[in-house]
Amino acid sequence: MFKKVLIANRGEIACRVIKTAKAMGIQTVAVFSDADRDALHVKMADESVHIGASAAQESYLVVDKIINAAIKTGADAIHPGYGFLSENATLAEQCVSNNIVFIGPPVAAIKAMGSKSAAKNIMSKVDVPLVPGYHGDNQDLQVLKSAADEMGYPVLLKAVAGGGGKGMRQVWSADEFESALKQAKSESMASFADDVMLVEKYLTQPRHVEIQVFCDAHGNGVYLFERDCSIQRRHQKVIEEAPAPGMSDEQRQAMGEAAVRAAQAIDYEGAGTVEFLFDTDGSFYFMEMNTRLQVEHPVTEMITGEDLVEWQLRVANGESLPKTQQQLSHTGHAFEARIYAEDPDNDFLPTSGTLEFLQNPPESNNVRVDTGVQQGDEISPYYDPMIAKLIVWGEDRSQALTRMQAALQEFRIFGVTTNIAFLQKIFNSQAFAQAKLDTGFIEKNKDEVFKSTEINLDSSLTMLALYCILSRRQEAKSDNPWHSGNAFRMNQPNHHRFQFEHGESIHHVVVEDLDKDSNNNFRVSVNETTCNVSAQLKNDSIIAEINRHSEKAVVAVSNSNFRVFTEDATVDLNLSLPDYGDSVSGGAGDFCAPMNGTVVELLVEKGASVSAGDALLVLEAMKMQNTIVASEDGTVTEIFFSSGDLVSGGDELLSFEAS
Ligand code: MV4
Repeated sequence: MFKKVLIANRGEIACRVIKTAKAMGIQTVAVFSDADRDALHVKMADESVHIGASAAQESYLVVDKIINAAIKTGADAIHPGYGFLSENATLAEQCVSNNIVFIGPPVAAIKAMGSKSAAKNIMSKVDVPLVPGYHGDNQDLQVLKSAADEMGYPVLLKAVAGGGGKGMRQVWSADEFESALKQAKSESMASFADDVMLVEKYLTQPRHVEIQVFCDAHGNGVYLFERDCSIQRRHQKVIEEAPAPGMSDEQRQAMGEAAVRAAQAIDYEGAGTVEFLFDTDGSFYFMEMNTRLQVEHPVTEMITGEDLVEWQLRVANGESLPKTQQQLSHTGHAFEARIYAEDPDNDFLPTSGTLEFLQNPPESNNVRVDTGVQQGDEISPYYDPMIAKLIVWGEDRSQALTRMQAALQEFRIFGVTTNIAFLQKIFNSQAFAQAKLDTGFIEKNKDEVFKSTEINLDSSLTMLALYCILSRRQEAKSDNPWHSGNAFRMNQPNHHRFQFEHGESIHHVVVEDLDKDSNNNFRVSVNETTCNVSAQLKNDSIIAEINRHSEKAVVAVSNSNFRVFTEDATVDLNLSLPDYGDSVSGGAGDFCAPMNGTVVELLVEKGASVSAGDALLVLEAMKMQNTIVASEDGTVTEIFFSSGDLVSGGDELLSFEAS
């Protein structure tokens, strides 16, 4: 077996490959760009090599840098992961010429599958079904139109040089064919500098079902069953599952054997995926073959119990396939959700920033998180903004779905906008539960999957106010004069006052301690609503009983910005006025600093007329900010300090005349 493998990738797939290599006792080499100097995959590897600037074109996509890193560290083999150079024939060729094992298919196989039309010609020779259509070189209008008339409308015009959904045009009737063809050719020439078109029968509700295949260098080939990847947005997979709902054993065997024939037709070796369009009548048609390990391979691992990276390492090292077809089986059901730093409310534009707060769901035999980031990491704008893949398994689809819904609720991220709420709406939708899958799922269910989540704002405000009070008390754990009870409240009840912003709206919360000993019972007024609440803090969670309804929330903090993760939704709140009811507040002549501190902010000017509860200034002491408020209407007659001044305990801060 290899002694040392270099992983020519980053992020979650690099971490994932390193995990298996380590388990097999193989030394690992990570490569990293400027932006990834402190990345998780670098920390996990046994050694690492800096390969260049952050831009992928200057680092992860430079074949020579990868090869030189492998030579420099004495790596026996290179694992390319997915994306980047994973299907780049030049890297595979450079490995061969430098006597480094490329953990992937032979160069010829990569090249054979690189051209979609060449791939289709190969498939037709080994009885792999293609969508009925015309793929010829003769591009005369009459030839193409007769083909379309013969197969029947609707048909799909596809640019041979296109791919990934680009260069496709539907034609719904004969009389629009000529104008559609002219338009499609013109667009194809503009986009791909090539206007060769093919015509196919248009499948109006296809599913994307793909087969995991594996071949070794000894002529053996197996399929590890299928994955349904129909939940896509703009040709990007969002959710994958295995097995494909509703697929019969006979269909599975027919599709699997066709996929193995496709692989063996090009003398394939290693992990590969054969993608099919799966029609409503059970027919399936070859789309393309990917000569790499796919992002979604974990769902296959969860239902077969096989480690596909281990298979890759063994097969690349010349071993036979670890299992025969008869020894392979699948159990239960698995889903994968791709957690992304992107904003579904802003056309899914990638978001970057710092993962201020990152809490993964607890992992188990049924819940797996493949990730390349940790709390505090930056989501870089240089690369695909994937945060993690959440993979769950259940004995059947329903149990797996319930587990995915629960795990997503426990995936808590603050600091970047994510697609988690969007994923939850898909998994919670009726159409998904009923497995009404096809490649148009998101469009067909857009009203449900894009609707804004109902939030209970009052409940979130209550939970956050209680969190602020209890977490500060927990922090203080001392006879801190700000919290010693009534010393500075002149026999007033323990009132805490907060002002929060939610978007553009301002919300006032007043919390009254009802019994100072247990510290657990409060009367909370949010805007105009008042209720009695008992609450306690457990780690980062606040557990409360509000009107005899139990609530739990996790709070993430970044400066004065908070994200409240409740069981139903996630609410972002900004604390515009810290707790100004739980600190010094007195009538005239009472505005003395209770202890040494710093004037952080003056909120009023000399001569200001103020009302009871108005905040006057903010003091910082013992790393806590406290706001001095007027407890009655009156006028600030003099201010004795400026912002930034140090004050000593007992200093008079300002003079006040009650009206
Ligand atoms: C099709 C099709 C319907 N009928 N071909 C999209 C990109 C490429 N993978 C092939 N694609 C399609 N080809 C025929 N004859 C529908 C699609 C398609 C699609 C396929 C798989 C996954 C997602 C898709 C999204 C839109 C359209």
